[in-house]
Amino acid sequence: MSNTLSPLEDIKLKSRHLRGTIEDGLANPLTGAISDDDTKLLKFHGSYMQDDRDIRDERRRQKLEPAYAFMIRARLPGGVVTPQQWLAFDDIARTYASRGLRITTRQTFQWHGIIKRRLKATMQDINKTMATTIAACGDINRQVVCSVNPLLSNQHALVQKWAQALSDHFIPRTRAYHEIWLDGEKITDEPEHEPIYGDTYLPRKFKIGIALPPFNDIDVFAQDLGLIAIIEKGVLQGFNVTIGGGMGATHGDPSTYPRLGSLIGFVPPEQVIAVAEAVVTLQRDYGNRVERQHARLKYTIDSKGLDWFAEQIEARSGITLQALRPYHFEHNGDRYGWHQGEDGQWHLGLYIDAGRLWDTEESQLQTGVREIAKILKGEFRMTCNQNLVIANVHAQDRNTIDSLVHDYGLDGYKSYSGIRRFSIACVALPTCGLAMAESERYAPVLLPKLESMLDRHGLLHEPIVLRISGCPNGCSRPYLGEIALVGRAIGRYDLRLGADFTGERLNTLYRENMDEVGILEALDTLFEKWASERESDEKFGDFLIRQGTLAAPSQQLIPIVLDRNATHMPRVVARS
Ligand code: SRM
Ligand code: SF4
Repeated sequence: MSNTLSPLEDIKLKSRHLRGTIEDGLANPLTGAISDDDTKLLKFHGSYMQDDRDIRDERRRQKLEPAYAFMIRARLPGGVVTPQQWLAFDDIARTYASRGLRITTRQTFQWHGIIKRRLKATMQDINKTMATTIAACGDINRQVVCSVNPLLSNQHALVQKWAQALSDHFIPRTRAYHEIWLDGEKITDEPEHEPIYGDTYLPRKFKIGIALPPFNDIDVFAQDLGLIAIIEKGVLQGFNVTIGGGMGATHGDPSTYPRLGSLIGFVPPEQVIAVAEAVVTLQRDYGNRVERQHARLKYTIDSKGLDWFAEQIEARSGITLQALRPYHFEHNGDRYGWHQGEDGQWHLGLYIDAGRLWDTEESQLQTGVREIAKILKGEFRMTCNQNLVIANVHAQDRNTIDSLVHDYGLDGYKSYSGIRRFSIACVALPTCGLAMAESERYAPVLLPKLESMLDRHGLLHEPIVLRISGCPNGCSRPYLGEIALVGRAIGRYDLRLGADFTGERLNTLYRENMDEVGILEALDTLFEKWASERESDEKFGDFLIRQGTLAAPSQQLIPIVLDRNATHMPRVVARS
């Protein structure tokens, strides 16, 4: 095997801290694109160059360059957005983008379809809202996610603070972003210094998330660094730490795989940044910079060994990881409808189809949320299931919000099936350059068919975690779906089954490369069995494992339900 560094390492090294020739590329009027090298650097600024795949072939036939346009992703730690920001983001979508606002599986916004000559103005308008897009993508720590728990508003505030602190701590120091997008002055010719990342940043993307039990709405075990908040009597005690979660895989390459994070110990709040920095810098120093498909933290840990990695974290941070604390997750979905927080304020959870808020001839969802933003005195919180919480509402304002929710058709959560309420679909076609199959556009086609089958078996309102992805990269975290469709080609998917309802067990491959007819037939048979043979309240994924349809899961967490004072409590939880 060659030891030559991945070409991207050279691009990063020579980029002068993420500048490259992006400015020249933006100024070139002869093409809607920028250079290939600059597209790699642009990701660190929160933007991807894409082209409209629906018209790619037609443009090729007409000998035109692809219809290039840019996707921009915001960095909004914990997914919290003020009404003023919402209105500005909505304006940006209407002025510059082509597909409305898109809530992502990491609780932030994406705008699609921005053409090159409007990219800078869009970035500037985003920055005017006191938000940024820096490091929303690229080989760097990205959007830090945080549970959105409407019942525990005080506790949410406690952990949200740490999501913000971690996000701030890992922001790159380069002034390139200011210079390119905000016309910031070049302050000095002295070389810049990235104290955490160094000149070549990380070998690959890095993701941090904080879960607030009993909800695992962020899928904490899919994060490179996951933190499970332990709160006792209203006081944040600290976090159980998990490392090495990740979803991405490649069809037909068993050396790539989804992996659940491994629990390595507990840290009090004041030590969490030092421990996080140790994890990030270990990955910086030991991550694979030769093969990008093996560059995520999960592979670093599996090649070096979990115990070794945990020891290195302690050595680097000077902190001894403590024994894990007990915790319990109920599910990895969202809560819908109105809930009153501990402080008496109200929170309304709304289901949004694949996170897309876009006015069409049939619905005015984007305008609906805009109208709510105009009168909201609280804030919005986006969830990692692509949904929206209207948070911190006074009791007297509930009726007005309810009327708007009803008038604009945002009240689907009241009647939707169990499977729809727990479904996620990644973006895929037409914008995603890596999509092999439809996902966001396929969900509305598939869901009614599944619902009619479930209804026939008396299961319409049973919650089932459904994840659809247009390729094995796993942006909808499909390996944590009780049912998952992973795209292989147009109209064909791998059918994976058997994750649990809490995001603590990976699913397994059930049937490969299936068309819709095959998928529906297979599921119909299994739904029938589940309806007649399930133990009371047994979830679909658990049923398939117990009853032997699926082999034992490849990776499952050992439940941490131990006596807090016991001396034998494990620090590192080993799993097969
Ligand atoms: Fe993702 C790449 C969309 C969450 C794993 N992801 C992409 C790109 C940028 C395609 C590309 O590289 O050209 C997609 C852009 C599509 C488009 O047109 O907008 C894309 N990913 C998304 C979003 C928008 C999906 C969604 O429907 O919401 C999510 C944006 C998150 C955010 O706001 O930051 C999104 N991506 C995820 C997640 C879920 C998560 O983080 O919780 C994962 C799995 C977790 C993980 O990282 O392991 C994920 N995306 C990937 C991968 C595979 C990484 C790997 O380790 O192999 C790629 C491909 C890559 O990096 O090479 C990818
Ligand atoms: Fe694109 Fe694949 Fe991610 Fe879906 S899972 S958005 S198809 S990269």
